[in-house]
Amino acid sequence: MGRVSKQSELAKILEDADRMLKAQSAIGLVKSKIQIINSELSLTANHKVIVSMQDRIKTTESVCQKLKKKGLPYSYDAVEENINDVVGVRAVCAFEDDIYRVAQILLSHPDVKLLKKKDYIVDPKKSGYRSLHLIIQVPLYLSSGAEWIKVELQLRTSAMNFWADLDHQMRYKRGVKEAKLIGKELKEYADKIKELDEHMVELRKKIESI
Ligand code: 0O2
Repeated sequence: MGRVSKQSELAKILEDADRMLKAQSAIGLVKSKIQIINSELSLTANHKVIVSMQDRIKTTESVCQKLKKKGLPYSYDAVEENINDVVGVRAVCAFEDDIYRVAQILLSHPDVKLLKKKDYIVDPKKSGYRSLHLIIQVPLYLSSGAEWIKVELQLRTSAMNFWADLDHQMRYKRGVKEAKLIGKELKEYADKIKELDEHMVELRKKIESI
């Protein structure tokens, strides 16, 4: 069986209406948890902790690209076992320390299971990419019982988001010419953004202490 027919078979499973409904429900659940955390934290922090949220369900094409990159077959099992970000939520925070407050509260919820944590803030990617990634599972209570759905939550500051967004548009997954040179420049800007994020936390603390 060729790649195209395997991809279309996988599309049938991944794009099935029932599966999509579950994915959308899991997104709604995670976003509503973060919204509540935001409301509570923003009251005490005296600033808006979550600036914005986005979500997406990965397209079959993008899932297949990732499977190919990882050298895996175009099968449902391979997706289930190896692709953690089919369902994704991104929460953009005002300050770097807000990220960890939001994560800590979310992970204290008894119905949130942490499967994997990747802290690209403490340990940025070679590209300069920074964000906190949490692979979690949340339960959907269906007539047939509880079903745990995997969600990748990316937490980042506005500054990290600015960089990642432009990097995504200009370089990431694009195979640009002069990739090394462009990558080096982007890494320099990522370092500047890291400094800015740190200065902003210091400035906020200074204001809080006055
Ligand atoms: P898209 O288009 O954003 O969905 P694994 O090693 O299997 O546990 P995974 O998912 O292969 O994990 O890798 P990783 O690096 O932990 O997380 C991948 C996601 O982080 C990417 O998803 C991007 O959203 C983001 N990301 C990672 N590195 C970069 C980078 O250098 N630049 C930008 N802009 N984003 C990055 P996808 O599916 O690759 O892409």
